[in-house]
Amino acid sequence: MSLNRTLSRRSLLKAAGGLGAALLTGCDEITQSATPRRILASAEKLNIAVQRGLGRRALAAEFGEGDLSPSFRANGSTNPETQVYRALAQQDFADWRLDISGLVSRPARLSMADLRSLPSRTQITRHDCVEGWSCVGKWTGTRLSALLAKVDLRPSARYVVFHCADELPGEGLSPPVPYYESIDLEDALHEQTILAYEMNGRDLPIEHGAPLRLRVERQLGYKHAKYVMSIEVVDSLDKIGGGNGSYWADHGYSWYAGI
Ligand SMILES: Nc1nc2c(c(=O)[nH]1)N[C@H]1C(S)=C(S)[C@@H](COP(=O)(O)O)O[C@H]1N2
Ligand SMILES: [Mo]
Repeated sequence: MSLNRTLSRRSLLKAAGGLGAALLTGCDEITQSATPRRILASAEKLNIAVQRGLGRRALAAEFGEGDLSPSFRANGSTNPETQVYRALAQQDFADWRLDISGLVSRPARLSMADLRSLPSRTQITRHDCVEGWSCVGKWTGTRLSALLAKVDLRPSARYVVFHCADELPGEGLSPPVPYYESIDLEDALHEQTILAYEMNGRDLPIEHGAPLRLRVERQLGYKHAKYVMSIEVVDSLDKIGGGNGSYWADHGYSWYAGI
């Protein structure tokens, strides 16, 4: 545990300096320097090993209102252009529904009102992007554990897959593909894992994933799927995208991105 603390991403980032841009963006920024990335890469491997051994159920640090970043950087897709998403956004997502399928006994199609009626959680946490910046935000959303209890996981369930509305370049010359992510049940049932519909006390803005995005606080930013349209419960990631379980894992990043 103390090893994990000592080598925390934040202390490495701080030690590495490069906080100048933080004043501009309201977020910690380290992208000006090439050195920290190498340090991060090796620290990440160590962190994953340490975390896997020492209980992934531990809570991520939570902060106070005074720690909120004055502005929270948006990254990756910030305004999906697919027709389906544009039409939904035009109606303020009134017609949006979340489909839950796969290894569940009660597949469901839920409205935002349905999701808001399930047990929720609010948390102020730090978002760490693999590119080397962090922002603190306040998130409110449905506990994923409550949602999974509602649809009733089958015994063979092992991973929860999130299918998103935005499309990003596919591999090589292939056409764009919808963003996708997945987590295992340990993270899915973690107390701080929520499907957020509010950010900093307001409806989730489009740039941050409206109407619904995942918060999986013990992992890096790319795991936090924005624009979630459907959830699929599976026993293997083999048939998801290129077989590595996530858009970025299929593009060379690690599937497990613990911090
Ligand atoms: N659907 C979708 N989810 C996504 C992304 C994306 O491009 N599409 N980018 C990821 C990355 S790399 C990060 S750092 C965070 C950024 O979330 P933010 O825009 O709220 O800062 O979203 C993650 N989730
Ligand atoms: Mo990211």
